[in-house]
Amino acid sequence: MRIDIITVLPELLKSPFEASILKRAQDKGLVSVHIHNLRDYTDDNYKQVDDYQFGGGAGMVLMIEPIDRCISSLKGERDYDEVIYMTPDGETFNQKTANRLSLLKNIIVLCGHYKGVDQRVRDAFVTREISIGDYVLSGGELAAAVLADSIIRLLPGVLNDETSALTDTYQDNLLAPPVYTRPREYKGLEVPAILVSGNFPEIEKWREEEALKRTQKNRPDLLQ
Ligand code: 6GU
Repeated sequence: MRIDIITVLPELLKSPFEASILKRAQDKGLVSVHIHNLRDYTDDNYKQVDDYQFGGGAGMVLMIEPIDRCISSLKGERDYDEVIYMTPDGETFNQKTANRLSLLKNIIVLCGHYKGVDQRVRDAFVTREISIGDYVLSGGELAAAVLADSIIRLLPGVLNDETSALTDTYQDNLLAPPVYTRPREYKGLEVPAILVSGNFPEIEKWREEEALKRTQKNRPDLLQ
């Protein structure tokens, strides 16, 4: 899979892809992530990417021309399955969407900033608009990193058995059960006896019950 991310703040996006699982996935050749600075697609001395909005009002709007140049140059190299615009007014991202996007070959992710992008960008180039939740971030960069992480970890070969996506929270609309590691007792805080019983059918039953309890407490909406 190939992910091309277009942004006015490349510095904000670099580090998540230079560590841990995302780094290893790229080193293994399972995904390539390319970050493009929108300013590199301007043609004026000021490298202007944004301007005031027509009709008045506070906040700058990303202009269509540099975005068109960047997207057109990428599309000249290969076909893209989706051009995704990260915006708080998009459809809410979830695991199902992550699963679907992980099956694609090439995607472009455009990060919004300030008041967003000129609507004509959305009308002419964007195939999908995604928000990562009902709160506002200062730009789409952190949201794009979240989106890319959730997709990349699903690609075959990225996770090993230990970190398998199969037991993730949300995989079966249930939150994950509690987990424990050594020591068995810490300052009077004990590990549940069942987990050290060696009775694996009972352990599995306990985990299901705890997952259900946690879901009822934290996310009753998942059980509706
Ligand atoms: Cl994709 N962008 C911004 N700026 N804020 C958000 C978001 C995206 N998703 C949730 N909040």
